Amino acid sequence: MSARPLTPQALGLACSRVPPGRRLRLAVRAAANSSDGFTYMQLDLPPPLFSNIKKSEFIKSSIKVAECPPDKLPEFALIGRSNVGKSSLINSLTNNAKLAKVSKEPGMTKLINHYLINDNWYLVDLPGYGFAKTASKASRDDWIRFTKDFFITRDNLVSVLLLVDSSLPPQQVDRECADWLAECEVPFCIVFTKIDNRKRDMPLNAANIRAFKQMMAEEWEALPRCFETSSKTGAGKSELLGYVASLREMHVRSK
Ligand SMILES: Nc1nc2c(ncn2[C@@H]2O[C@H](COP(=O)(O)OP(=O)(O)OP(=O)(O)O)[C@@H](O)[C@H]2O)c(=O)[nH]1
Ligand SMILES: [Mg+2]
Repeated sequence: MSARPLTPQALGLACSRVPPGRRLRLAVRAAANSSDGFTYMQLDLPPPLFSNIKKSEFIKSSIKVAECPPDKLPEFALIGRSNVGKSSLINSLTNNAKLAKVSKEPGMTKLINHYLINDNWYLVDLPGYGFAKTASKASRDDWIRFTKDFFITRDNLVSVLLLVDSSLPPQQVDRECADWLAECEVPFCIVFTKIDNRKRDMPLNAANIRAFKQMMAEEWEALPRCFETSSKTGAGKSELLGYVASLREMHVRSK
């Protein structure tokens, strides 16, 4: 079977999930081969205007989408397996170690948490998926319903940051999540976490990242933007913040 063709919509890139009437005029260049041998979708994004985070504050935790803050400001949602480092990344990006609760125990984040950044955009911490081997199908279905509701309802969702743990070999559940986002046309990029964290008797993080990209490339003609980060060392932080700032700028211009 040949790889699935990749329209911006198919890969859920930043331009895709805009309601009719507010469609972004965003040029998508042909997919480009990069030095690592993979093909990535190229977006013509405006340069980032203001990527620094000067102010960050917790706004609220919501049990369901209807309780979330009004969807007026652009928002970016972090998803990924429990323990992948979502809350840690939020703290690292904001230079605010106490903002989101971090724990060695998976399942720490149970609600939809909104953090207001620089008074004009949101980072959103969502509960992690599929950590426990014993996780029942029912709880998985619940997670899908819960998050899907969020993705479909929030008009101001600019992009999802799908976090993938680089210290582990590719996990089927992450692949399913990436495929699901792409199929549902939810804009997303992939953020590999914990690049500082080499696990004993495991392949190198770079090999895990390559294997994950390879797995995606077997399904899709081109990959979304990928970032390699560490919340411990700050690696990849400015690159990711720059990308988020460009997407925000694009979002504002589309209004
Ligand atoms: N070495 C290393 N450890 C990290 C990094 N990011 C997170 N961790 C550790 O991974 C564990 C889980 O981090 P969290 O940020 O709580 O993960 P989470 O994805 O928010 O987890 P849930 O809320 O359970 O879904 C903690 O022990 C963190 O200290 C990283 O970049 N490097
Ligand atoms: Mg968390």
